[in-house]
Amino acid sequence: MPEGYDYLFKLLLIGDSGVGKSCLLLRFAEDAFTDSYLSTIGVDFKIRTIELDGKTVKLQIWDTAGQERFRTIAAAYYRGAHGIIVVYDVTDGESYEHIKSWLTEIDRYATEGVHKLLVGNKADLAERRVVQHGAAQEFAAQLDIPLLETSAKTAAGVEDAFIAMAKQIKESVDSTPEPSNNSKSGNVTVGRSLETEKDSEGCAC
Ligand SMILES: Nc1nc2c(ncn2[C@@H]2O[C@H](COP(=O)(O)OP(=O)(O)OP(=O)(O)O)[C@@H](O)[C@H]2O)c(=O)[nH]1
Ligand SMILES: [Mg+2]
Repeated sequence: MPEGYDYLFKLLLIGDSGVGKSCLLLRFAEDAFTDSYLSTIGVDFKIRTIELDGKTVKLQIWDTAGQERFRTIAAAYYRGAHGIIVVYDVTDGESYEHIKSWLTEIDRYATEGVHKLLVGNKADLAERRVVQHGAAQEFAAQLDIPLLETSAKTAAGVEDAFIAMAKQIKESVDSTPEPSNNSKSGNVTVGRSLETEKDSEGCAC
């Protein structure tokens, strides 16, 4: 039985290779950054527990590999996610253009109604920026998906992005009437799309 938290949310990071997904997770979970690029193989995850409205929220964050050859592995992780963060690099126009195809992957593999967030990373590289914030905001508004810019390097916006995602999920869980099955166990609420209530140790999925 999971203990020590009120909610357990499973988040997923997707997006092109090199946009900074692993660095965003490293910054959020361990407040660290590395300039060296170690492309993710398959999937990886980290945990961080936060407080929201006086409740303890445990975030289990899955970091997928952007490389094409790992797509099928990553796709298997979409289904149990409560929230999916699509990351692009503001200095890489292609990674921005690919958002649409990442959203198609979500439609194909994720649970219906999964919460989404767009994140434009590497905002610190002002002189190399090719995706303007205003244009991206307009695009996001058309899609009705929130968008935030971040820098895993300076930490700007990183906390805000993950917390915005967690808030979105919590509000939706709180406003949905509880089903009669045991999606609540003890005083721990697990979002409804998780099939089982596995804790980090049990999640060798
Ligand atoms: N300047 C700057 N560099 C960043 C930032 N985030 C990541 N990087 C760099 O970008 C490179 C790729 O970062 P990763 O986090 O490994 O990228 P990824 O999206 O996980 O890539 P895959 O695992 O291949 O899908 C690394 O060299 C990082 O140091 C950022 O916010 N600013
Ligand atoms: Mg990575």
